[in-house]
Amino acid sequence: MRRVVCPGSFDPVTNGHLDIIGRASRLYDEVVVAVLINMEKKSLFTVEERIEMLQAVTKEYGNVRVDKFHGLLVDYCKQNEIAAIVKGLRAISDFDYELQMAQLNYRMSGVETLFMSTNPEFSFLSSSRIKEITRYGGDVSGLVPDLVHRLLVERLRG
Ligand code: COD
Repeated sequence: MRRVVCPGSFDPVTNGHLDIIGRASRLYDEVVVAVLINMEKKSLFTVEERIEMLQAVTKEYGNVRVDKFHGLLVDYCKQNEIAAIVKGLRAISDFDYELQMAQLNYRMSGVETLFMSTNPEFSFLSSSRIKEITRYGGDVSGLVPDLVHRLLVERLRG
């Protein structure tokens, strides 16, 4: 079985994330979307809430499973027989950071990282910008799934 992982914080999942997950699901037998448990980073949604959102918006793909992990991603890959990490590359600014991480991950474990070019429609998207725009009353519909849009407005504007 060709199993890959799409890792991230997904706080919350955006249409940019979803585009990469959907495209990976057409290339591989199984895609595991793995949410990082990071106690040091303040998040808007709990890990469980993020998992629920991801499960709801990836249901239609059929071969996508959502999980959580802590510690090193490569250890999670080894424990779950995952051969490769799939990442979206938005711009050159992502490249330096992602290349270093991919090389370190390969050096530590032999796990490959595969980069997909981001759909230009979503290349300017990040979870932090989405939260900022929503917090100040801007409209992010069309940039995140409808369910996420509703939950964002509820959480940030009461
Ligand atoms: N379009 C397409 N893809 C996108 C977009 C977009 N608009 N936005 C994000 N992405 C993709 C990118 O590939 C990104 O890497 C991924 O989605 C997740 O994005 P985020 O912002 O939700 O998640 P991050 O960047 O906070 O996640 C970082 C990881 C959890 C992947 C990383 O920190 C990690 O692997 N941590 C575990 C510890 C570890 O192993 N460290 C490595 C040491 S070398």
